[in-house]
Amino acid sequence: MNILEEIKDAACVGITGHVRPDGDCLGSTLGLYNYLKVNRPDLSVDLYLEQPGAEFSYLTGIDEILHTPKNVAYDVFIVLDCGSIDRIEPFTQCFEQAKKTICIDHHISSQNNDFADINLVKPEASSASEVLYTTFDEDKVNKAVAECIYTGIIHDTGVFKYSCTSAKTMEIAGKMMEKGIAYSDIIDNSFYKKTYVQNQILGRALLESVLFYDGKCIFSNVTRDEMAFYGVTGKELGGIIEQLRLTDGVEVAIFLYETGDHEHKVSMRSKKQIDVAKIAAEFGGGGHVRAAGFTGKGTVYSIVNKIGEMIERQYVDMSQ
Ligand SMILES: [Mn+2]
Repeated sequence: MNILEEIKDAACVGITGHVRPDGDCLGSTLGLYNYLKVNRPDLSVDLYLEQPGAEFSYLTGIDEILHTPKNVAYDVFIVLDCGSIDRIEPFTQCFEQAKKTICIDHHISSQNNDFADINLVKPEASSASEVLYTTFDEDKVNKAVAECIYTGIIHDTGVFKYSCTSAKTMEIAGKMMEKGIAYSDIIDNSFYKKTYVQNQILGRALLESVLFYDGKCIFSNVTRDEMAFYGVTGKELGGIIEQLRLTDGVEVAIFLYETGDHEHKVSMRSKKQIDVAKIAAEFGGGGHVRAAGFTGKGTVYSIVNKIGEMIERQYVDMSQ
C-alpha cells in the first residue's frame, strides 16, 4: 500500500488510534498526520485521540490532536494500531460517516476483524508505526515523521528487546536515525523516565509482589487508596509490569490496579512460552502473545486465580 495513492482523490482525511493512546498509537497516528501535512499541504487532516501523556510532548503536532468528534463525512478515515472498532470510542461516528475507511495495524488476526474497507494488518510487524512506514515513500519522510515512527517502534518493542523486534524493525529504526532525530533523548524521556512518585509506587509494588506457581508467575497490585495516596493515575503505573517480568525464573508477570468496586485493569507479560493474548481474550481483552491486558471483575485473588488456572492449562497442553 502507498498511503498517498490511497488518499489521492481525498480533500479531507480523519485519523484515529485506540483508546488510552500509548507510544505506538501516538507514533503511528502522528507519524501519518505529519507525513500528510508535509506531502499533501492542500489536504485537510484531523487527528482524534484521547489526551496523550506529557512524556510525548516532543512529538510534532501533539497539540493539534482533537478530543471531540466533528460531525464531518471524511473522504477517508484511517484507524491505526487498533484491531477492533469498539476501541476507537468516542470517534466511531467519524468512522461510520466516512466514504472510505482504512485500517493499518499489527494486532493478530483473531483480534483484528478487518473492520475497515481496506485493511493493512501485519501481525509479524513490531508496531503499527513499522507497518505505516512501509506505506511511505522513504524520501518524503522528514525528521518530524521520523521522530514519530521511532517513538512507536521503541515503545512496542520495549526499546528493541521484545521478540516482535526483527531485522526489518532495526533497519527502519536505523533509517529514522539517519533523519537526525535525538534517539537517546527520545528513549530516555518517553520510555524510561519516571517521576519521583512513580518510582515510589514502583518500589512499593515490587515489595508487595507475590511469586506463585513454583516461581514461574509473579503478580502485584495497586489499590485505589494507594493511587490516591501517591497522587498517580493508571497511566503512570506503566513500568511496573516490565520490572515484574524481569524477575529471574518468571515466565508470566501480572499487574493489576483497581479501577472501581471489584474492578481491575490487568496487564500481563510473558517471556517465552505462555500466550497471554489468549488469556486476555477469555476475559474480553486483547493484545499480543507476550503482552496483553483486560479489565477484570472480581477481587485481585479471584482474577489471579483464574489466570493461574489458564496458565496451568497452557502448560498441560504444551506437555502433551
Ligand atoms: Mn501497537
